[in-house]
Amino acid sequence: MRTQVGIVGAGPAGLMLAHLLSRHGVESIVLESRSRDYVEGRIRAGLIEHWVRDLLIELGVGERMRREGLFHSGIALAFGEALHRIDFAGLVGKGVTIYGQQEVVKDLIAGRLADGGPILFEVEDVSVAGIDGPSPSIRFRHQGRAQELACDFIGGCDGFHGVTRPSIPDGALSVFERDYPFGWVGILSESPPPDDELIYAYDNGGFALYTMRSPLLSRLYLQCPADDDLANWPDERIWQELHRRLGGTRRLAQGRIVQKGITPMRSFVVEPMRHGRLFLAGDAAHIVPPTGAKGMNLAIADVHVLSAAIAEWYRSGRTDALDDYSQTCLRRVWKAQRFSWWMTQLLHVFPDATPFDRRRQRAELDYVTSSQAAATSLAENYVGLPLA
Ligand code: RFL
Ligand code: PHB
Repeated sequence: MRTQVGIVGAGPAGLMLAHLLSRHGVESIVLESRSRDYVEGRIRAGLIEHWVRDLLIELGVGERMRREGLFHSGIALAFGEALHRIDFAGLVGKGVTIYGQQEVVKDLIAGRLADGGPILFEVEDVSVAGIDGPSPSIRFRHQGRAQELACDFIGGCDGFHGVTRPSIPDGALSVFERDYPFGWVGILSESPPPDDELIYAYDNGGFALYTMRSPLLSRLYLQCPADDDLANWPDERIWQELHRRLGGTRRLAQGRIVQKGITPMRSFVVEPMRHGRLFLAGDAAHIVPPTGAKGMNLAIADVHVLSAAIAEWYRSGRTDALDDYSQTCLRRVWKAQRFSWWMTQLLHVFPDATPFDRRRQRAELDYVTSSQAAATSLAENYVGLPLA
């Protein structure tokens, strides 16, 4: 088998890369280890930055998002028994869209298959070869047969636990990481959210986030200790904590819990995001804590840069954009890391926090919700920084 770009992973990064390349007239094949049902059902992110919304519409895969997505022009921070709204529209003239990542994935898969673009699901034993030279390839098994896909470039879009990053020789990558002493318990509940917009709540018992997937489906998260066990979180305890952390600022309706899970918190970056003809994008190259809602958006920003650089190579043979790929992406990645860390430290209760730390945190919450300059900085980052 042969194609121009071999893409490992059919998450937001891999699927979007295939669409963007196709717009430039570049062929690709997407290889995914899971089934189509699995990737379309995996519940993850829910928040789309302003420019990503525009891009999905421009690519012709934004129709359902336009109908079913919820456009929000602000968020609220809850602390001290009150809600404090950050008005994105008023501060930066933009907003965000709530639309589940798995819905984006469904739309990207449907659009790709309708265009006749190949996606091979349930591939096994994926490995990459020849990435140091001009003719890399991807080896895998599909429907019991060993295959090799020859290509000019490989998109490593296989997420944090994928195989492409570990295939880069030891010593070629620098790793920057930070763990947090907490995670999130997340549920999906068949009940209306407490407000039309997202509420980020800071409470003595810990952080909570009240988001949604539709006006009748709530997505709710609670700070929990790192490495906590879901067995410690029976439904009753989850609801009790969610009510308490909302602090009476809004009424919280309860519904049937249809999904429950624990998400660890991590900040992680590898540099560079490239080795030879292998280009890492999305979670394969970096992880952010979910407090800033940046993960999926960053994945899409990476492949936006990568697709343009590859297209330029086919058009003119020039390698400068490919050579700059890592540096161009990392400038945005580190700003997203900074913002995600900042939102995380602002809103979570650290187990080792001193009374000084807690007073400082309260002062920062007060500052960010009462100073136009501080609120504008939050808004500018939250809706998504402009593309390079
Ligand atoms: P993905 O989505 O993990 O996709 C990688 C794909 O590669 C496949 N794969 C392989 N395929 C072939 N061969 C192999 N050897 C393979 N190994 C793996 C996998 O099956 C998968 O299909 O990575 P990608 O595309 O980089 O996308 C990244 C995003 O998924 C991630 O950053 C976000 O979900 C993070 N995130 C959020 N991001 C946002 O932008 N906004 C949010 O509101 C937001 N909230 C969240 C989040 C992540 C969460 N969790 C569960 C980690 C909330 C949560 C709770
Ligand atoms: C979500 O809707 O799942 C979501 C929204 C905002 C975040 C994290 C997750 O910061």
